[in-house]
Amino acid sequence: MKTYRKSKKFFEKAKALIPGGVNSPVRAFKAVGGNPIFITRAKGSKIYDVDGNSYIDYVLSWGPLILGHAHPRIVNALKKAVERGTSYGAPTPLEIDLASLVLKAYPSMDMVRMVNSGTEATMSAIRVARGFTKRDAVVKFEGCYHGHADGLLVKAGSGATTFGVPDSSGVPESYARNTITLPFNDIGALKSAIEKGWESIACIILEPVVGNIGCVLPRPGFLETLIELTAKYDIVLIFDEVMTGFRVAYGGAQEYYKITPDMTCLGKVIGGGLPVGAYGGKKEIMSMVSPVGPVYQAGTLSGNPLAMTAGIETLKELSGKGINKKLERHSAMLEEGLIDAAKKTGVSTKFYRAGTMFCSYFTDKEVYDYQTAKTSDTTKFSRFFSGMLKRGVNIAPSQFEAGFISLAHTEKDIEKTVRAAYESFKESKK
Ligand code: HOZ
Repeated sequence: MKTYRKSKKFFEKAKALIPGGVNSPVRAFKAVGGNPIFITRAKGSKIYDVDGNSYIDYVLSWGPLILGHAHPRIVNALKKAVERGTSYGAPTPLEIDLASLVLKAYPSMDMVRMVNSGTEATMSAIRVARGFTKRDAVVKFEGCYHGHADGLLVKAGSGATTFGVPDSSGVPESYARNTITLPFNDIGALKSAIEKGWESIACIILEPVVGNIGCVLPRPGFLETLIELTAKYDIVLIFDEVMTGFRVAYGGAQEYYKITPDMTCLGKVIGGGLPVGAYGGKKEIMSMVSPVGPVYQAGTLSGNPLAMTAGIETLKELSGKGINKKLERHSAMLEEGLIDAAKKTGVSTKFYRAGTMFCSYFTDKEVYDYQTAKTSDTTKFSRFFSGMLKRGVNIAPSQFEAGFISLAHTEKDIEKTVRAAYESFKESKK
């Protein structure tokens, strides 16, 4: 029987010092002891909390740790890098190495700029798209979450949906006015919005697989229509691959679905667990960025040597022979096990997976957009989440988040996870 006594104590202290006791809302939950678990260390597929409990981890820091926690290659490289200094505020050869690896994997990009987070990547890409097109409006899709920049917190997924604030307070109406939201996968709505308003639309931004309301896949024809319309009306198409990058495939959703966007945003995996984001695209667009062009974007710690080192080593390891096959085999095994466990317990679920991202919804309806994702029974999900945690499996505490698998997850881990899921699915009905 797990206890969470120390986590509870830390939470009480944290709440007095930090809003909600957490430094990002998605970390807050009320299951088990009524508080989030406080973590002390992690290794491979496992994380360990302050009370001495261990968990097989499918959150993986919300995606980045595709090699697993504290991978020896990353740890050793970081130890050496730290000795050479942690930040110079000046260019380094490491930035060239990571940029080369990224551009090789994403041929849609001719140039890339490193930043510190996915939020920075998307807000910068949009600024560049606006500068390039000299237009102001941005089209986004309901439930897509592109970080917490003002104009993007409109009908946003992730914590914004979980905590019931998809349109955040504090965003001036004048900012939100420039954001047009459409239902994901709705080709008709897309066509009519673009045909009506193209003259003011700078860019369309989307998560090609929506990981911030679980795992919503693009329907056949949706991405192709985006390409067609954006080309026709000179609108910049931005793929936010912060989550899907190196996860749906090494070359992201754009490689998997064979779509060439004008700009791409990356984050998570390319930092190997350190804070990194990146945005890039065609040379003519990226030439808008200062100091070459007139669009200003900057960052003291951008491209810092530690983050670059972790990113380089992660991508090198990930591109090794047989790695993708192993990830796919284990992801498929988990998929099969979770679908089977739900079926055996008679719980209606819909399961979706794109590479190493996945989600089980507690619904019998197909999930293809925000509204259909919301048909999931979140009470059942919460019981399921608590059941999994109690049994030593850590999944995201919200229905509206994706699960992630890493190279460190073994078949034994997956078998244990599926057994825990079987029991937790049963409990979810009560
Ligand atoms: N995109 C992540 C959640 N869906 C970000 C994690 C966070 O908000 O802390």
